[in-house]
Amino acid sequence: MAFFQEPPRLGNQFDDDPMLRTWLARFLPPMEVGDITAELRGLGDLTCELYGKQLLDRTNEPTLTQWDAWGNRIDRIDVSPLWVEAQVLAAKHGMVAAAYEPRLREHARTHQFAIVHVLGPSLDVYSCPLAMTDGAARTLLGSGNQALIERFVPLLTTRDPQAMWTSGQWMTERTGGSDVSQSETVAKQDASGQWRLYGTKWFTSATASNMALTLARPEGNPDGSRGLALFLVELRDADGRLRDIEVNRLKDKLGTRKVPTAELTLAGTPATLVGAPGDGVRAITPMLSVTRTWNAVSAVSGMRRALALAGDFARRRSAFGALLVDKPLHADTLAGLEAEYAGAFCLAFRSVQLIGSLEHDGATKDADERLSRALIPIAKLLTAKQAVACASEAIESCGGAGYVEDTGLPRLLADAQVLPIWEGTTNVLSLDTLRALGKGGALASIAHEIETHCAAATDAGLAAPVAAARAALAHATAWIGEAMTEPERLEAGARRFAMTLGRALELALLAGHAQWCQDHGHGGRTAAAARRFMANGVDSIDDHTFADTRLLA
Ligand code: MFK
Repeated sequence: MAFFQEPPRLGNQFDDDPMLRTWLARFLPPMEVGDITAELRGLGDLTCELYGKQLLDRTNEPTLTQWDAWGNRIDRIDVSPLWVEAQVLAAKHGMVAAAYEPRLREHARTHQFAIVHVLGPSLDVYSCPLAMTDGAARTLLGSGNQALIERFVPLLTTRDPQAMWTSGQWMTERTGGSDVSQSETVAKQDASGQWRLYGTKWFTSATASNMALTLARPEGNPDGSRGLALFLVELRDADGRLRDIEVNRLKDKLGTRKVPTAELTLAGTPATLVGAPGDGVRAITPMLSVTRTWNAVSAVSGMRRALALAGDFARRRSAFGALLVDKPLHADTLAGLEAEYAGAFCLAFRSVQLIGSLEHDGATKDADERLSRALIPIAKLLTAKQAVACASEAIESCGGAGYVEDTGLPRLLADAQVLPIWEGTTNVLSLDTLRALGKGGALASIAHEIETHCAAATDAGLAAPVAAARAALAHATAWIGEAMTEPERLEAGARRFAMTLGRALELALLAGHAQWCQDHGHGGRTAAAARRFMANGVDSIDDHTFADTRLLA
């Protein structure tokens, strides 16, 4: 009888994830662990069901209908069937709402992102509008604009699928997604005092959303980012028609193909000023912190999904006389990826913890603020790169099947590739890390964070990882001390510096968590991850002459 390979199957994505389970057991209030475990296990079952639907929905993509039969411009966007279901599931399971519910106080963010981690990879990047919805709620809450808070935050943070709104974030224009200071969109007040926006937004990913936060330059304001202001746009009128917005086309993207990313013309779009008529970049920074944290969690949940499928494939696929999982080299490759996942998980969920404590005015607010300002860009940039590398290796581990679209596996890599690009590229975030560290005490707070977790890891089996984390931190600290006075060297080395700090953080967090796991009867798996992570390499700091760079670039 001819041979047919069994495809990989997805198990319960809560039960199969010891990192998530032990992290929650360690950090959630003991009274809550039982209920949250039951909730997440239920979501884990749902992921198995949704995986089948994802495969069936694979070729459905959003469509744009610009004109109706009678010649009216309608610019209607229809999304895939799974996206329609995702909207309901996201609301019902509180993928945004859970962060704003008072019951768990500073742990609400951990609860929310645990839900996102388990369910997110099953919703075909519906995490994109959710991240911006969460960011918009947080930005409005920080704006002090009571009228907007009362009107919109309840809509953004409800669990009622019929009532829930999603929000976009429109920053990128043809002039750039990184240097937003050059934005060309102009805001003018009409005779009635209504602000209206004129310009083109070049990458608007949540075009099916109800509202958006966007930047525009009030007429007469100076050039540069200080002249931009933050506006809120309600996309549609009571009849569902776009309000002076034209959808020029949908983007033809490498991945995230379910996301209806569009180019828009704002042709006098009515908008509400959120805060002052300037300093919009500063006003939108709460959005950046939230969406970058979503990016980090989406990176680790994408890694989890890739490893779940690659691991299951290795347990079903035989070659050269044995299951792949029993082949030393194949197992070695997967183990290296599991270690990267474990480190990335710790850094992403540590960022989550920090935004949770900041939102609940803890006694350590100032220290948490300093730490999170520096840690979030590092977490975003490092986990995004880890996610791409992991997805690439995971599909390779499935051989040719990993390269064939209708196995669903290539999508893992195509979707991961957006993570280092949107919400700030690796280089932009490396420079942001330098800017964050330029504020008093931020490097010391990172050093304190690393040292705290290293000091907690007292087991002899963790001595080498702890030493490696400390050595990488010492090297990074010495390097920045020297490079500070040489702007060209500082900028050229910013990525290697940020990566090194990030990997030192991941390793220290991993070692600290490994100690907790050993002390609380969860075995030595996390310690093995720490040792393997160390072996994958921590410190990439090196200086190259600009002359060599010029010859090569
Ligand atoms: C599924 C769909 C897929 C679609 C494909 C995606 C393709 C890509 C689409 C995109 O383009 S996504 C958009 C990506 N772009 C970004 O995320 C923005 C990247 N750029 C930055 O992050 C820049 O660093 C930034 C725009 C913030 C710099 O702006 P400026 O104009 O140089 O402002 P400046 O002076 O640095 O910062 C203004 C204030 O904000 C400062 O405060 P102070 O005046 O008090 O010092 C900064 O410290 C503060 N600030 C900046 N970044 C901050 C921050 N505060 C907190 N957190 C931050 N991250």
